[in-house]
Amino acid sequence: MEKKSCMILALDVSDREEALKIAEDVSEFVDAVKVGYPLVLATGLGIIRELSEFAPIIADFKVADIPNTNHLICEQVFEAGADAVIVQGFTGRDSLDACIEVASEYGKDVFVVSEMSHPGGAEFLQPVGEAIARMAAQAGAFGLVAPATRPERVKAIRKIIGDKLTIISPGVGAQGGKASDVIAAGADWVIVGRSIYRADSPRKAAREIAAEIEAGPNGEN
Ligand code: FNU
Repeated sequence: MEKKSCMILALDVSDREEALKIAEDVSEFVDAVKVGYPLVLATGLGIIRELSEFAPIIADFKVADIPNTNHLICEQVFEAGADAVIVQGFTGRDSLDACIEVASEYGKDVFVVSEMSHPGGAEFLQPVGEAIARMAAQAGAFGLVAPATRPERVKAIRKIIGDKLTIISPGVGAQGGKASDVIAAGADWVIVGRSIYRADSPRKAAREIAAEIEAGPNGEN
């Protein structure tokens, strides 16, 4: 995944035509498109290959099962044309290893959720987030998912993993995070959904967030 705009679109719409149109309209301003259950359950797994015409695709299935089932899920995800998959880390090293093994067979990437961005993410996951980050680094994951709603946590996690892993960070806009703050805290990419796909002009919204990232937290870059 090439880093240009430092932004990933979370395409959580449920209509195929709308999804394709938004992806095409904003492709200039995003480095990847993240698809998850809302879009895939509504339109089918084939949407991944259709969208891959516009950008690399990250499949956000938060894979969280025993190693064998994780293996089977990841095979389907990469056969469908995804460039990366998001998996949970709390299931443990063996489950994560299964995902990374399949990803490396396909030459694709795994992102591990270390801590979730919503308020409930601080309840159970946050206390183990740093241990998950360390495990992901040891296992050879490509990156982590860390919360844009808590830039101080992104900073702490970046300190633990150094430059070994990338960080993608959801929670910008609708959940309250500010893109440039999270990039300054150490994230490589922010993930933005509703602030783009619910805007009157998704293209304009994406352009504005990309410009804000480029300008930096104090508009000084
Ligand atoms: P938006 N997402 C998230 N927090 O928000 N994958 C996490 O901790 C996480 C995620 C996803 O709020 C969420 O499912 F691990 O509309 C959604 O697709 O900007 C996107 O990131 C955020 O969407």
